[in-house]
Amino acid sequence: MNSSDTVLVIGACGQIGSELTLALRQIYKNVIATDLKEPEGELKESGQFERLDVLNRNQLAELIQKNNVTQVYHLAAILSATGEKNPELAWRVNMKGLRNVLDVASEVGIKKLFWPSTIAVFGPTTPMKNTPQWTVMEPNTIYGISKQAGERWCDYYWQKKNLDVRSVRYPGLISYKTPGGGGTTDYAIDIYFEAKKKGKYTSFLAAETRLPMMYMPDAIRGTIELMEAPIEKIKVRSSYNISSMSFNPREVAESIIKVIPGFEISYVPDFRQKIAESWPESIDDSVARKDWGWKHNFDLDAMTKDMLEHVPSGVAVH
Ligand code: NAD
Ligand code: AKB
Repeated sequence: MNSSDTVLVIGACGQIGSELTLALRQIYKNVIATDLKEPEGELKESGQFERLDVLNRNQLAELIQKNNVTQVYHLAAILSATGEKNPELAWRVNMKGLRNVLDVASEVGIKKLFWPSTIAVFGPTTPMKNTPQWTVMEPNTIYGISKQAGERWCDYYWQKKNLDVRSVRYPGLISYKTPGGGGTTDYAIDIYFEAKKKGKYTSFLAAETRLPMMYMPDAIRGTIELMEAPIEKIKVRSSYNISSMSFNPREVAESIIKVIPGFEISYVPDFRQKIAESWPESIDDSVARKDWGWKHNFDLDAMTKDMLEHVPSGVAVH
């Protein structure tokens, strides 16, 4: 780690970016947050913000050069549920945005790039349980297709241009600070807000739909650890499987009932059910554990306790 590095975060106002940027500001003096939308609260107060559309290659190159940026975290994307409603936008932002970042990063010679992939790169023909690092990948959402292609582009830039790109396939991420960004796993965020507000929740996924999930503090710590790991430890340049827990809506409700005994759940599955059914139930992350020491801290009950302590009572669900 070199704390004098200048770090650029693209998509800094989203669910991950608004926490990751603050964590990076604890380590690095210069962390520039960028997004299409304006930051709020601590994110706004704590450092430099620039409005950036990642589809604008010239603006991106200028920003990186003017500020002598040495590391980039490129988070801007259109997630699975929003992507199915607007496939053109999802393809443009996820693919062209990544290509712009890869091109500019390699031309300017930045030191390291982080770009997240997702469990959505897997599809209905992938082994659903304990999905291996290397396996069949036939995603059937535009989000998954764009992320799978993105993984290949990242590996290509490492192979051909020696660009130090690092990536993990995040599972569904759960946090209390920023709402979900239009994903299929967002029910597992909303349920905690509704539990505190109303004591009940209607899930848009069916009771037994099991998906890999992770609490945000594990995801943030793991991301920074991946980026701080010595280069020789990073052997996978597409994206690493990482995992911490898997659960279905019934099980998360049972976990909430241990803290809020009267909590009630009902189920009205919508179009997101099909997306969820195409994804793995659980992930084998042994390669990440072996290569760079990935490990998780939170299981379902530990996350539930922490979420319910922090989600304010009476706050509307996002
Ligand atoms: P999010 O939707 O909450 O945030 C994305 C941010 O990108 C938003 O603030 C949005 O304004 C910004 N953005 C969109 N288009 C842009 C553009 N053209 N230029 C600049 N900024 C733009 O998403 P998130 O949950 O924070 O996800 C961040 C990344 O992590 C994404 O690449 C996503 O695919 C990946 N990921 C997230 C999860 C999860 O559960 N949150 C899981 C797997 C992977
Ligand atoms: C989504 O549901 O789209 C995201 C993801 C798993 O990539 N949370």
